[in-house]
Amino acid sequence: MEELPITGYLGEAARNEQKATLKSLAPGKRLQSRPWTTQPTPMTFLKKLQNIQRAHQSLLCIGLDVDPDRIPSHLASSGNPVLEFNRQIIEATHDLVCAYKLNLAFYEALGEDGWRIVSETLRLIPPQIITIGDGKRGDIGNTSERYAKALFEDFAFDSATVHPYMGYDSIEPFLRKSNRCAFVLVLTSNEGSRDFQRLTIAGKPLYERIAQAAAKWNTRKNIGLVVGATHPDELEPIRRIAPDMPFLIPGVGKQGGDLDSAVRYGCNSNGELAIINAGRSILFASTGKDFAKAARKEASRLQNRMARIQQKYFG
Ligand code: OMP
Repeated sequence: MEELPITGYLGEAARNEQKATLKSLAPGKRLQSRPWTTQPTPMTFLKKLQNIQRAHQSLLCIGLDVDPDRIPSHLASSGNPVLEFNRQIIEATHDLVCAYKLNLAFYEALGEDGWRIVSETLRLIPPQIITIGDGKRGDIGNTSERYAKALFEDFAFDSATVHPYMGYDSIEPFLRKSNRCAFVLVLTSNEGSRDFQRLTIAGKPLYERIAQAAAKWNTRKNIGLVVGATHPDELEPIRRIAPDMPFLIPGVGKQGGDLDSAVRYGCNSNGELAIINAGRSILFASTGKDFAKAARKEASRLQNRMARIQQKYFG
């Protein structure tokens, strides 16, 4: 596995520890839990994203949206099937991805066990990989502050998804640290995105207004935009509004989004900063005992397809 270029963001001891962790991460090797830490690193979110995308040659984000009803039945005896499922998926795929996204709904729905599984899953993710807490948060300022604290400090996610409906003060608590990123929903992948997001507001579709506002708020360079791959024609104009911001692009795989446009316009002019998410198509590529192997195969297929598209448009 290629070693990350480790920049001078950590002290010597921590840097050596990180090197040792990287060495222990040969593909297929059983992962050790990483020490639980809420210590923010001074590396900016953008730098961390760039590093991992270059090191793994990957734009792929795997959505760890674990539906307990679809977990292979042989894991039932493992004590904690959801966590064991995540462990095996992460072990099988971590060298192929730039990010893992945990949609919190799947964990909240597990009751009191859910949050523990979130924190245990985060410990299994190699520290150089981007983590996204997908809760689509946003509320009045002091409530959003609590949301941001929970996701960024208690769980130490690198980033979170937020919705823009309540305006700047509902997002601002997520923007206070440049090593944490807020992904703002701009044009979502679902059918219902037509209900409001395409309404014309002062001559422009609402989703463009939101992208423009997010670009203006991006003074710490820690905002990203969420645009569904199911809107291939809109990706380019949105990329023009925000040429240097990371894009989180869900909707490939099960939702049938367009991978070519997702890479072509999801990336900046250097062919980077698109984070392309696939969940079910990878997690449940097989529901048998070979699920992790099948997930790796599907993740690798997607990563390779993206690399070919990157090569085509960005050389
Ligand atoms: P799959 O359809 O299984 O690949 O999963 C898609 C994931 O992306 C789910 O966690 C969704 O909640 C999330 N998502 C969308 O599908 N569409 C969007 O517009 C935005 C998101 C998101 O914010 O991640």
